[in-house]
Amino acid sequence: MYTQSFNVQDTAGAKPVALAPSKEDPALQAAFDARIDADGRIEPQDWMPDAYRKTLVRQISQHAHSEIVGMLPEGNWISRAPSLKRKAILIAKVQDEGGHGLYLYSAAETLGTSRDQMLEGLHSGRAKYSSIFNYPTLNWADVGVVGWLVDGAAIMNQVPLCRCSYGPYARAMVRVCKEESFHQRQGYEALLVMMTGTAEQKAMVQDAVNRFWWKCLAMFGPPDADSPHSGQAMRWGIKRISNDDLRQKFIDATVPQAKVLGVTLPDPDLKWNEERQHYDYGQIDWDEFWSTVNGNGPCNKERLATRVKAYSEGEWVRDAAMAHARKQQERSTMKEAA
Ligand code: BYC
Repeated sequence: MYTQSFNVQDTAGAKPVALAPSKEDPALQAAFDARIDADGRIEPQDWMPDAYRKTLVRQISQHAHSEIVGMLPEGNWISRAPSLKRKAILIAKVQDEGGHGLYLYSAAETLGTSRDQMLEGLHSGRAKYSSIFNYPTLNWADVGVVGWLVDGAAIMNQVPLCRCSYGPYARAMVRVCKEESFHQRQGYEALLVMMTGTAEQKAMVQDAVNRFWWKCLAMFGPPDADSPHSGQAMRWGIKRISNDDLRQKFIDATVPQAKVLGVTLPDPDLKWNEERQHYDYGQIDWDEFWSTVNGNGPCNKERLATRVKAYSEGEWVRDAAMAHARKQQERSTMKEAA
């Protein structure tokens, strides 16, 4: 459904559909602006400014990279899940994340950038992916906390993207959000079970929350005042809610869940502000965030090396799929000619 990669010439010889040239044209620009102002959708064959296309390729490809790198910290725990039920759930979740990567790469391809180009950006370390996946998952409680908090933060950020002005991205996000919602619940449920267990199990959950809480708050991106892309992305209807507002919504939604679970969120400044009708919270360590985003987090090198290895070891699978596609195409051409 999201395989609108018809804009991109690939080696199987699929017919590319010409992209509308995006060179400056006041009439086309005015029509584009009017559609954005009317909250309409932009589709792949529509004229769009170069900067809009570039912003989308950057955001959607980084999002896709986050999904496939995000498979790694949890994938580590498939062989060590504590029961068959937990193993089956975790396999399904990790597989979903791979699927999200595929929808998102397909959505980005409609903008005229090939998947190979995007993957080259990831493998060379030029392209970003979410900071959160550069931290280790040390024990089983971490897997539950990733579901509860990381997927919880992801949903908060991604639901508004279902109304993004670019059609293929918005449509991909609808299914992604439904699946993320299952991911969040399975994580929370796994933690609820651990919190009925031994003192040691409860301590594991608290320790995992302590390690992930601040990193999850940073997932929403830098404060609005330091976010270079937000203003224009909001103007274009790509982003609908700012980084800080989404972070606040996430905190407000999570505090009562933490109470039900019986864990403490590791922030002495976290308290309800009657006047603002929101929780106040403490300082996020942005130096640590930028250091991680720029390649120096605890797992950046390991994550990238694992992706590059999987890509090179998967070359024969891609070659076989292309050979099969070519054969199918030759057969149908012969049939048509007969
Ligand atoms: N990590 O001007 P800003 C998932 C970068 S997957 C790393 O605010 P923007 C899941 C930003 O890219 C979760 N980099 O940018 C998967 C920019 O750098 P460049 C991923 C970050 O784009 C598996 C610079 O900082 N979700 O949930 O307007 C298992 C300035 O920032 C981060 C998405 O990708 C970060 N946390 O806003 C479980 C959602 N934050 O590009 C779960 C789609 C910022 O200039 N993306 N940067 O070099 C977005 O909504 C936006 O791109 C962001 C950033 C809110 C992330």
